Amino acid sequence: MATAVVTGASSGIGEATAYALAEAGFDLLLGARRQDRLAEVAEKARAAGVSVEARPLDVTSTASVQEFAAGHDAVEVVIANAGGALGLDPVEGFDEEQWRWMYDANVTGVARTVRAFLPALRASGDGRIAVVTSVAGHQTYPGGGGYTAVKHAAAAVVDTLRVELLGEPVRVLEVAPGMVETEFSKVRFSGDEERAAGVYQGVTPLTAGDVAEAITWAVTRPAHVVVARLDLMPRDQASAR
Ligand code: NJP
Repeated sequence: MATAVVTGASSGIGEATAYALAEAGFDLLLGARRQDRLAEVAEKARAAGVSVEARPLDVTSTASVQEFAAGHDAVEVVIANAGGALGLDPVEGFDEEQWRWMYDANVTGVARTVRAFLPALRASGDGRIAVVTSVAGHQTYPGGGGYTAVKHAAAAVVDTLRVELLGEPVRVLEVAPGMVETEFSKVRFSGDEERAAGVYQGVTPLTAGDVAEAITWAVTRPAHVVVARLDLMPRDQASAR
């Protein structure tokens, strides 16, 4: 049975992707910081009849990522999804701590995940790594300086990886969603319910399931096909925001 790894699997896109990959027949290794939530996701995913392991993971820690990956010698699919945004301040008023965390989680976190799993992806003979970036990795908007910068950087890491791995048995995918209804905004505005609630403003966001379905489709294409980048937007969202 093929194995898929999902980082940030305790909620949102990662959680939905875990269920979709389980339904597609993958055994799973799931990681996130919130162990109670992760255990619930693992239990639900097992209903598809696959083997599911849940391990603690903090992608901002090299040691944590290495421990997470330990013992997995052949892995077919890695979904590097863990990440998020903090704040929505103009560049002039940026919060250094928030910007540091966003870079560490969304950019270095992806690189740590890639580094930890590349040997196992190669060993599988047809590895696939999908990195969840954002439409904000290709556009920007007022107040988006910190988040768009790190997602642009994450997209650059994906592009670099693709050329570095040319000719190797690992396919590299980028998944760039627009607005998705998850805990993303709650985390971003930590506790400011009003700001979090106003975030969609006339847009019907995608569901996490919409994104999960697309990711699962992309990583299950035949071996000669690379879905290089998936841009997935709500129909009424004109641009990143
Ligand atoms: O949000 P949420 P999404 N180490 O908050 C985990 C991108 N995106 O599903 O550690 C390990 O429900 C966290 O787990 P926990 C976004 O940038 C979103 O929307 O337990 N895991 C949780 O499982 C992100 O890259 C939208 O707190 C860490 C998960 O990440 C991805 O989609 C639009 C972690 C976050 O789940 C998933 O976000 C877009 C760490 N240090 C891109 N930090 C959108 N929702 O609108 C966080 O374009 N996690």
